[in-house]
Amino acid sequence: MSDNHIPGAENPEKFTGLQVGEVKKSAAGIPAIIETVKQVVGEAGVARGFKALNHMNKKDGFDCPGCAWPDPDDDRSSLGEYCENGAKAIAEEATLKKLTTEFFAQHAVQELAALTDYEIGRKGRIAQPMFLPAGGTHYQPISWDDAFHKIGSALNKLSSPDEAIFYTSGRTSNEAAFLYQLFVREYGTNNLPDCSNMCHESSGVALGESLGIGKGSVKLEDFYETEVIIILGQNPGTNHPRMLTALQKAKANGARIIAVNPLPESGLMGFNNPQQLKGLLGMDTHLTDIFLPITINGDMALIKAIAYLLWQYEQQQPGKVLDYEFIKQNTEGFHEYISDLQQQNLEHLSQACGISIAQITEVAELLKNKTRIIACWAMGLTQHVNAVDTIKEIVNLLLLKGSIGKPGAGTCPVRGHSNVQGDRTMGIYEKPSQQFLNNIAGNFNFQPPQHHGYDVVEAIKAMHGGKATVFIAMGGNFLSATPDTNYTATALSKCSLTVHVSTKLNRSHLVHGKEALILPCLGRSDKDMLNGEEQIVSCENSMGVIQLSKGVLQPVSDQLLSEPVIVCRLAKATLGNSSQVNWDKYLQHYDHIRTDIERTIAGFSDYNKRVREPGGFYLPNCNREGSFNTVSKKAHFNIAPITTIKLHANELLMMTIRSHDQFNTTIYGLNDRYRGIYKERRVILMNQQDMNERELKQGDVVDIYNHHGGVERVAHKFIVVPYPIPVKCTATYFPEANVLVPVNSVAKKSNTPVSKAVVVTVKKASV
Ligand SMILES: Nc1nc2c(c(=O)[nH]1)N[C@H]1C(S)=C(S)[C@@H](COP(=O)(O)OP(=O)(O)OC[C@H]3O[C@@H](n4cnc5c(=O)[nH]c(N)nc54)[C@H](O)[C@@H]3O)O[C@H]1N2
Ligand SMILES: Nc1nc2c(c(=O)[nH]1)N[C@H]1C(S)=C(S)[C@@H](COP(=O)(O)OP(=O)(O)OC[C@H]3O[C@@H](n4cnc5c(=O)[nH]c(N)nc54)[C@H](O)[C@@H]3O)O[C@H]1N2
Ligand SMILES: [Mo]
Repeated sequence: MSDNHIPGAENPEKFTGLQVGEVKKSAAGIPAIIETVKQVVGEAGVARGFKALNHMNKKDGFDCPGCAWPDPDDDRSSLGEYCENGAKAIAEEATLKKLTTEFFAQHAVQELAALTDYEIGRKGRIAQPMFLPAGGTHYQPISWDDAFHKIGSALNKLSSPDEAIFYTSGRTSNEAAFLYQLFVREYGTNNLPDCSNMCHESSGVALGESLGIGKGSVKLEDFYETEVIIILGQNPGTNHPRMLTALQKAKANGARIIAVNPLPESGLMGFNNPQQLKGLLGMDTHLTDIFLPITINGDMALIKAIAYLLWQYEQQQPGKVLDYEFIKQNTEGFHEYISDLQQQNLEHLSQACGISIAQITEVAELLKNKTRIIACWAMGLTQHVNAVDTIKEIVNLLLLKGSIGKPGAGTCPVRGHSNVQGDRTMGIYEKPSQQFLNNIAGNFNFQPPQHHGYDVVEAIKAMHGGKATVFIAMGGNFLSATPDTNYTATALSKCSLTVHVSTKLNRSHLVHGKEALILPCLGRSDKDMLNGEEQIVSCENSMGVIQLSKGVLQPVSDQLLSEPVIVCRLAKATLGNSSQVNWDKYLQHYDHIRTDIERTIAGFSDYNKRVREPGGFYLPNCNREGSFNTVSKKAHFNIAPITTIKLHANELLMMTIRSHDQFNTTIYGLNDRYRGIYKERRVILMNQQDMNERELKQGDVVDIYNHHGGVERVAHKFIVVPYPIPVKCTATYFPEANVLVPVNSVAKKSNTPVSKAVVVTVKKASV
């Protein structure tokens, strides 16, 4: 695993001019509006930019390609249902800049790989299919027919379909995702890793095992009826800004908010709603009532401590604290759970999470007589070794309070990509259920492969070990999003062919297999015409609502194809006449795709009609309806020990997080406004005490090391910034720090890379 440094795999080690300001105490407000307009008009021009903004998240418009936070079912703001970061996502996509064949002729692949991700992204939309021949230095134009032919013959040459990998990022529409998995399964493999493997997989596993459905249970309205919202490991001000509007409304209705985060994230603290006069005038809504600055990975201990106190209160006020009726009717494992809980030591739990007993008591007191609680979480919980058990611990707490399956209460794993949840519903999954495979077999007259495929981590290892040699990606930026950058770069460069269906250029196009293809596709905001008729697609948001999405902008090039069309033509070129699927039918109208989804997947009856109803429709959700689809039909209390990560004297625990100016590996800008960090991404946030111990001061440059599994990983040249973060905890930005995330450090059961708890040491760099 000692992989050499692969040229171009990492961002160049150059600085861009760090400026440090104050950490903001609230999010949004006027600066957010200024940013919005600046970004969109700058990239797309006035008319095109405002056209895009006006149609985003409207009931007849397109789904924001940013996050998966739901749109209100009822009234949508006339000012627009979008946020600063959604606008940046649209600016990125609606840009008029494009990469012509001349651009690729002028710039060698190695030259482009020497740019930063930010610089690469600025170049514009990919405008035509491009091919990099074996040994070639420059991408060359290729016709669509030739591109499909090349892929088809590469796939047909493999000795087993399991030697190919078909990745999906989470922007792919339901229609494209359904066709993609159908093609991949007819071709003969379940190798369908997706970004979810690195994202909310831990939530899916935990909720599936405990509650019988791998999705959250709340609707947006529940936020308006709840008494308490607990937000753990999530930074909504940056990553789900429209959630702040829901939190604001919840507060107005009397809800209390508890935030659990190593960082005092601005969006958790306060909110200036830019869509209200008060917000425009700079008047904050104070959001968080209790902020718990937890040490990284301390969440399980914290929740156990809260539950421990609730149990004690129950002894003092029998029948007043826990919901025994709910527990009796709906759960199993309660007594075992309680006897385990009684053996916990509060002092010990408090130390393990870094939160004082006084503060834990404050939380328990607050929860004591509440019955409607919502728990929200994101990557701060899912990307840990014990992520699945931690999420189950949250479920335990909700079960004690009967806070699932009634208004104002429930689980809310806040999803990332705008259709990551929908892609899974459509069958983008390396471990499909037998029921799903049977439905495919029943409807399409071929036998899909029964054995499971590779997830993301397994796919990287398979390519590294030469077991898989063709890599195809429906969107995303596999190289930069995955762990252990140099290991993954080696894996990709061992492939005979790497193919990316993409809107924008990224690093995965530049660190490639022997041959490589870039297939340019329409984005969410682009108008999708087929046989003279405008097509719609659909997405599922974080709360299980299926909604249509219709692009409105003229595509920047007439050589772009939609993702569904690309899949159909790829399938035809690969499977030829032997295919049992009528791909030509789907190429006539997307309604035919939805008809087949309806026949195959539960919850989509009358799909074509209901998707066109304003606001779309909810998929069934057993928890929401008060039932639990586990084998026993009961919700499970889970018992798991707390595990503390032992650090040696000089070691620190590092989380890799998003700045305010990025969408995953797409870098919109170099500022992290709310955290007061400007013009630089190569920073490491450290507690002043840890800096003192290492004789470091603000502005010093360090190299960061990880030695997991006896392999040395180094991220060179990061600037030290003192920050209000617990002792022994540090933070860096993803993807610059991914070189340090060990491919073999994964969450139990979900196999998600542990991106939030990387054991590191820092050493002053020679500059
Ligand atoms: N603008 C924008 N929007 C996005 C994205 C984006 O990159 N940019 N990405 C999208 C995607 S795919 C996703 S998955 C989501 C991600 O949304 P988030 O999960 O909010 O993203 P991260 O930046 O990874 O933030 C993790 C948060 O968890 C905290 N944290 C880290 N470790 C721990 C821990 O051990 N315990 C606790 N309690 N907290 C911890 C961090 O301080 C940080 O606030 O956002 C989606 N939306
Ligand atoms: N260290 C660390 N690593 C992480 C994380 C972390 O917190 N820390 N987070 C993880 C998470 S939560 C996620 S979800 C993954 C994200 O992993 P990915 O989803 O693979 O990465 P993105 O950066 O979202 O992908 C961006 C690329 O998608 C393409 N694209 C954009 N829109 C479209 C479209 O409409 N169609 C197509 N075909 N392509 C499009 C563009 O070419 C763009 O360059 O990263 C994971 N990696
Ligand atoms: Mo994600």
